[in-house]
Parts: sequence; structure tokens; C-alpha cells
Amino acid sequence: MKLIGSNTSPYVRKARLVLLEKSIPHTYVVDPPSEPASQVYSVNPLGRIPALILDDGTCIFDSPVIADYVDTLNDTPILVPRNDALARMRVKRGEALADGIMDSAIVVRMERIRPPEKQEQGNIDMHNLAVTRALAHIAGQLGQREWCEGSSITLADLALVSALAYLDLRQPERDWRSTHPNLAAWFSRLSARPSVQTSLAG
Ligand SMILES: N[C@@H](CCC(=O)N[C@@H](CS)C(=O)NCC(=O)O)C(=O)O
Repeated sequence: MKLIGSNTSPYVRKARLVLLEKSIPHTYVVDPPSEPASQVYSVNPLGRIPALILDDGTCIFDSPVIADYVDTLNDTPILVPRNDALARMRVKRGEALADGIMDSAIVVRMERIRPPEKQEQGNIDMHNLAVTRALAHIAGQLGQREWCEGSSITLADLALVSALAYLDLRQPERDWRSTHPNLAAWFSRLSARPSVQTSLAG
């Protein structure tokens, strides 16, 4: 299978982390939609990354669908609980929260690259506040636990790593480590995993 993406997209990082954590053989191709000739336009009508192309040509998007599908390919590890409905919901809710941080951080990024006179400060503030609230909520829930949900790594952890790495990339001025030292320690530990190291290396 082939994953089309870019090294800056947090959604792509999440999809890559799922593939890497589960040791699923794949080819990673950097081919962002910012390139008019990107192959993503011929496989995903939305023209968005990540797009996962299976060997039979089936294209899967978007990142929650990719993650959910890839997780079913083997059990090592199971990243989305399968039989416990409440546990499954919690992991997917954690993913949604991290995805929401990505969504808001991207809105802020898109505003900030517009000419200053065209930037909507109200929109920037609203989305930054959503990120701030989400981080506080996550840090409060995490406490000193090792994983976001349950007793082993899940998709919620991989999504959160991707969201935090994106904040570091696009909002380096946001000092979330000082505000949430427990989250900082958690992120530092997760960042040492080979999957995260590989994804951060490009
Ligand atoms: N909800 C989608 C969001 C995907 C998305 O918005 N990807 C961005 C890159 S971060 C994209 O492809 N944008 C189109 C563009 O860059 O032109 C997912 O989870 O996969």
C-alpha cells in the first residue's frame, strides 16, 4: 500500500504513526496537494492528504477512516478497542479531540499566512482558545497516567502526539509545556518511540 502525504500535515503523521506502530509494509510518498500535479487529485476527490492507496487501487481517506481500517489489519498492537464499546468510544473521542486541535491550529495557520490586513483576528482568537481549552482538558484527564486511554498505547495517543508536534511546528510561541508539565513529560516519552522518530525525521 502507498500513503500519500506531506511531512508537515498532522493528519498524515497520525496515519503514518498507525502504519509504523503496527509494522504494516507501505511506501510513503511526499506529494502534497499544494503541487498542482499531485497524484492526490486523481485518487481523492477532495484533494486532501493523507490518502492511502491499497494494492488493488482502492483509495482510503480521511485520517480517521485510514486509522480505523489499518488497525484491523493485525493485532500487534490493537490501537482501537474492538469489543468494548465504551473503550472504543473513548479512544475515538480522544482522536477527535486531537483532530480538533489540528483543525483549529490549521485555521490559525491559514489566517496567519494571509496578508495582515486580511487576517481575521477574531477567527484566530476563537480557534486558539479552542486549542487552549482542549489542551487543558487533555492534560487534566491524563494526570500522571502513561497512556491517554486504558493500559496500553492507542490511536488516541498517536493522534495527540501528531497534534502536539503540529503545535510545535506552527505555534512555537505557545508554551504548552510550561502550562502542562505532565503533558510535556508524556510527549517527551512518546517522542522517543521509533515510529515517532521516523515520522519526525521526514
Ligand atoms: N479530516 C481530514 C483532514 C485532511 C486535511 O485537511 N489535510 C490537509 C493537509 S494538513 C490537506 O490536504 N489540505 C489540502 C491542501 O493542503 O491543499 C483528515 O483527517 O484526513
